[in-house]
Parts: sequence; C-alpha cells; structure tokens
Amino acid sequence: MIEIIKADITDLHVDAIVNAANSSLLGGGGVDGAIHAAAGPALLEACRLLGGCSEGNVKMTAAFNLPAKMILHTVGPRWQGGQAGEKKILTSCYEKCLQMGLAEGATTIAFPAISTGVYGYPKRQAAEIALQVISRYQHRYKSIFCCCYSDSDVWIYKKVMESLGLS
Ligand code: AR6
Repeated sequence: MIEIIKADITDLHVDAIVNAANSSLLGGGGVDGAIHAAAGPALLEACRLLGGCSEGNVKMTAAFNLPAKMILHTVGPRWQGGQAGEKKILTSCYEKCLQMGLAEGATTIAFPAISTGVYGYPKRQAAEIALQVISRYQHRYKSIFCCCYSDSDVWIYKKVMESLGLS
C-alpha cells in the first residue's frame, strides 16, 4: 500500500526511514539534519565508518534513538536543469532503497521527497519519479510511506497519484 502522509520522518514507527543525505554522509541541513539530531551522535559515528556514498546509491545504518529500525542513507541528484542525468539518479535512489529495504527484511518504509529541498529538484517531477518506482514495489511491502513535510507537498503527491492511476 502507498500512503501519502504529512509528518516529520523522525517520528515514524516504521522498519526503515530514508535519509536524503549528501555524499559525505556526515550530516547536513533539511531532513538529514533532523535525522542526525533525533538519532543522536552515535549516528554520526556509524556514518563515519561508511566512507561516503555516491549519488544514486544507498548505505544503511541502525536508527539509534529513532523509533525506526534502520536508516537508509541515499544521495539524490542536485538539480542542474534536467539534462545532467538527474532523473536516472533519482530513480536509482528510490530503487536501491526499496531493494535494500527488502533485503533487510523491512515491510514498512518511509521516504522523504528526496532532492526537492536544498538540491532543488522540481517537486512535481520528483514526485512522479518517486511514485512510479514505489508503485512497482508496493506489493512487496506492507506500507510504503511518502512522508511529506508540508500540505502543498501532500497535495502534489496526491495529484500525481491520481494522474498515474494509483489512487
Ligand atoms: N521530515 C520529513 N521531510 C523533511 C524533514 C523532516 N524532518 N525536513 C525536511 N524535509 P532536503 P535534498 C523535507 O533539503 O533536497 C542536506 O543538507 C523537505 O521539505 O532535506 O535531498 C543534505 O545533507 C524536502 O521536501 O534534502 C544534503 O546536503 C525534502 O525533505 C542536501 O540537504 C528534502 O529536502 C540534500 O538535499
């Protein structure tokens, strides 16, 4: 099942939450900053051991003080106008997180709107990619949450769900 919700992803009791990180994996602003702040300093120590992560890939840590069981850290593309492979990279982020979640036994997973904050990816286009990939995996999870941080993002996701025939 695909569920569009408005929430702070750090509050969610799910098996896996996805972090929209940068390639250092050493923290930042936005959802990354919120996850590190809520998980506690042990998360940074765990991330230091991972040796970074390239765009479109994913690395996993425990979730420490968060209610989730694991964090899947993925690095989305920086928007550069759309001709720099951004779509392929963002697709890869969603696919690799969903694959790793399955491999780790997750049945519930929550995604933020990867790349749509600091990295500037147009929100509707990003939601289309997110929902296209997620729809291919929805039957392999109990719930896949699209965790929006604003009412306007919820609206965009719901519109895209309708336009893709998913609602
Ligand atoms: N829960 C859910 N969603 C959130 C939360 C939260 N607590 N906080 C922000 N969002 P961004 P990016 C939404 O900028 O664009 C960091 O510095 C936010 O409204 O967090 O992938 C990293 O270290 C937006 O819709 O990630 C990188 O350097 C979405 O999360 C860089 O930003 C993603 O916004 C990554 O940029």
